[in-house]
Amino acid sequence: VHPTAVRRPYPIVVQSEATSYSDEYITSKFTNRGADVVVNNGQFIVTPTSKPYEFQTARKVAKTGLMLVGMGGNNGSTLCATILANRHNISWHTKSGIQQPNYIGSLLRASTVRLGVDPSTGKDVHVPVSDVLPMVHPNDLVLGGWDISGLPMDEAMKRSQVLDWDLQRQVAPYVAELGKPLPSIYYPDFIAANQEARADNVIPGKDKQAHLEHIRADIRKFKQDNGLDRVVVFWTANTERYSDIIPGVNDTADNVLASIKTSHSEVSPSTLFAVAAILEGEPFVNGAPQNTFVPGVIELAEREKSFIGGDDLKSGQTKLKSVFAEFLVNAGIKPLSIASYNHLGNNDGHNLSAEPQFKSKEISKSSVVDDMVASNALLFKPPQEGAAKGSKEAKGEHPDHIVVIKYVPAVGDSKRAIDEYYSEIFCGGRSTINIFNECEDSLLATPLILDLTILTELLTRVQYRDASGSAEFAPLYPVLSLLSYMLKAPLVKPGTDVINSLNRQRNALESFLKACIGLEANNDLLLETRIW
Ligand code: NAI
Ligand code: DG6
Repeated sequence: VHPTAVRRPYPIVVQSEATSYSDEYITSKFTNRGADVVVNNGQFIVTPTSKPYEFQTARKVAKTGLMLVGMGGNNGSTLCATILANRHNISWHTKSGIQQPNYIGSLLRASTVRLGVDPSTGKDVHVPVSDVLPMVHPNDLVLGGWDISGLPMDEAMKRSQVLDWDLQRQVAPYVAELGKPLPSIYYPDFIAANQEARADNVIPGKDKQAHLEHIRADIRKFKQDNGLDRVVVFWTANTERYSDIIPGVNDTADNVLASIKTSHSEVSPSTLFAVAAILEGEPFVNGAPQNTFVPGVIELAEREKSFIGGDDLKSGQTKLKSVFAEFLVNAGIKPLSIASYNHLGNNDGHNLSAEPQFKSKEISKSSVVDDMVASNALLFKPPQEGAAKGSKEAKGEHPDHIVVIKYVPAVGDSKRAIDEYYSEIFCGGRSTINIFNECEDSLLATPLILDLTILTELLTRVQYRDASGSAEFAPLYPVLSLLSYMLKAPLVKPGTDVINSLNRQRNALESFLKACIGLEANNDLLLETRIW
């Protein structure tokens, strides 16, 4: 059995007065340290800050269901088949030998956190990220969901043409047990016209309130039938066009709910699914780029204290960009242009060949270098106060950044991505770096869906309190920005900054998990190695 598939009892004991354990909870004390900076006539007045918190994590992992919207697509069917291959330990023949199932590509199951140092050897000790707190094992997820295509799941797996034939052959009987996806909501205006032929499994009628009730009932039934404590609803369906944000329609929670009642044309299927999950008190994650979370949906999640996360899986080209652009800027090199092309031949590529759906993807792929650029005023002139509205000066300096996606059916799920980074180096020099990568798109995306689901379930079990007073423990803020590592355009608490840097996103997540067991945030000072 591959190590990533092994279930382990919770293995960590922190011996500290900051950490305590009961049968029910792991409780930790944590001091959030930072600094307030006031800029005054070119001087930076810095005041270190610190605030005490406590975290409390329920130890009992919820029996968790994962309801995929778009279950019969490439990601949905690949996720189901690979979980079942892991669960039943199915190995298969490839042209290079026997392949075992695993969870490679999952941050939680296939990467590690540095816990500290073994005093007897002076060497670092690492543990799998999934060992830091009790988390659901992917093999234990109960699978279900919806698709506008009614193809049974084993057939959907075949249609996707992602997995090796010998794996498909062996896993098909298990995948077939999942049956046919539940009928879903289809509003043709939101996805490409070329998807119409797939839509043979749709909830009838045009009444959006009835559609909302239908999806809510599906979630409740799935939960009850499977004896679940928690259901994560995950959008892995086609990319939709953006919804227009219209005052009075989708700008507040009440307006969104009223617009659903009147079946307003700007309420998308994904927004209906998000609202259904929120009203059922179950988390909703958006794995695609469209603006499912219109302002009214975010307000509704706040009001219902229901968790949401998104947008758009950060699987390949953009993940690399969120490392590479940061590397350039942090090295003091100035990217002048970033040109990103990709072509793919799966159904996602087909849907994205329509302009409005491409636009949604273009937006999420384009925002990814903004924070790195904004962090370095030595290289990029910041927005000038008082400059003419809409002018270059008012927007601030930014590298030219273009994103092109083309549909090339022949390459199927194997996406090709080409990136050119053209930068200014020392004393007027230029550097051009080209990157070509090629990868089975759905095999990058599937582990991210698992990580998002498992982290989301965990975050529903973590509570915090301000330890400076006598506040009660309360759930985290509903927008789960700690999921950012896996997402191209992370949804964050309104009014707070989006962090795109992959390193910072990972650091935040690791630091949070460590704080929940009473350990300090990551620290590479390693002072003991630098002093006598
Ligand atoms: P896909 O096209 O193979 O699957 C999408 C499925 O959604 C299809 O089976 C379709 O019938 C279904 N669908 C469409 N509208 C629906 C609705 N209203 N309700 C229920 N089902 C519906 O696409 P794939 O490759 O699985 O990707 C899924 C989504 O994830 C796409 O939006 C894609 O842009 C996004 N994504 C994919 C990444 C990857 O690396 N594969 C990475 C980032 C995002
Ligand atoms: C082509 O861009 C299709 C998309 O769905 C991507 O495969 C997906 O968004 C992943 O993008 P990236 O930039 O993380 O590789």
